[in-house]
Amino acid sequence: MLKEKIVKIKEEAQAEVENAKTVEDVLQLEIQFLGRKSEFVGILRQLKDVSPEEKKEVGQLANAVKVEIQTLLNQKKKNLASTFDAEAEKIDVTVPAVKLRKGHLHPLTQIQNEIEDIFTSMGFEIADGPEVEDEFHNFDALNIPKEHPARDMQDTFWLKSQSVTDDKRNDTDKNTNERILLRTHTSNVQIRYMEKHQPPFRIIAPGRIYRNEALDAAHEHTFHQFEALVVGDDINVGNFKFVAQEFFSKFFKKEIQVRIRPSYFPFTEPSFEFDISCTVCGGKGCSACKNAGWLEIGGAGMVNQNVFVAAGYPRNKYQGFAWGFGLERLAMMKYKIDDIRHFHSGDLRFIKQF
Ligand code: FA5
Repeated sequence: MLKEKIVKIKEEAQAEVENAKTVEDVLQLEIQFLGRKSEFVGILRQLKDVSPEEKKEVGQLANAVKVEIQTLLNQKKKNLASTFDAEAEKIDVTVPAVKLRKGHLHPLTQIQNEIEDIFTSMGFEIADGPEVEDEFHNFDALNIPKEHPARDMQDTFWLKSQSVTDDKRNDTDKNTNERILLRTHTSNVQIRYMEKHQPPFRIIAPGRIYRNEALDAAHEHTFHQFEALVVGDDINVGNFKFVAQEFFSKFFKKEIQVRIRPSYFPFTEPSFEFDISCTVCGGKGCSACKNAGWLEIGGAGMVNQNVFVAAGYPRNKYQGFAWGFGLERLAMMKYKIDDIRHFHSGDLRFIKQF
């Protein structure tokens, strides 16, 4: 008899819902008692085969039971969702946490950021230039003509493709060179910046550069330089020495002296190499400075008037100083790193120390 079956289903449902422990249990019971494949729905399908009187009676009972079971299920769901089992939810705060593995900036990026912070605090602007450069901005405008032996001082990676710089070539009517290259120093930014700005200004230009060199512990083919350029009406060597001393003292967090020695760069006149007092012994002489008391840093000088003219300034109107040195070499001094090739080795044991 269908009626008895329906009543039996109701009683079973009541008992099982009563025993349900979790919301998941209740959802499972809902499928079991009222789902499409449940016995209850099967009984409803059989209604079509019974007499009209019985159909009416059983139909009404079935509807009432369905509503009753659904109400029971809903009520139980609500009760379970609102009960908080303190025991199950207990957190042991003494269990060591899973350590999150966090990345960090590459040591060279850290050094670059540090340098930029020091210079911006001294009123400098940060300038940028292309790594794929034309011959004009990398050489000619810096007073290094085509057949000049000074070009051999920087072994160059020449590029075959012309297309990359075609747009840039229209930047300036001075640029009629066809050949393009990977810039060999950040001094190209001197020209790029002066073409678009008028003095007075002070800029730094950190960036990646390329040289077709034999590699060893002190030489990379891809490395970073860091240019400084200060131009105005009466900039002099004293200004350079002061800025350099300020910068290196802040960078090494101790009093640093700067000394200059005569040198030669086509784009500066006079040119000099500059050294800083040894960051380890302070000038007394130790193994880090090979007892010299000084560490070699890089090249600098007063901007050659030919460079100003190439960038579009009148001759002899302005004066300026420029310097350029290697970022890796500076990082090596600061952190006592013995081989420049560590930086781009991809060796995480090295990187993780910073
Ligand atoms: C130049 O590149 C000049 N443009 C610097 C300059 C700028 C002088 C403005 C005057 C005015 P030089 O070739 O000496 O100069 O390189 C400068 C610095 O780059 C060096 O002192 C050194 O620190 C670094 N350097 C040069 N070659 C390498 C290399 N292969 N690997 C790593 N660092 C290098």
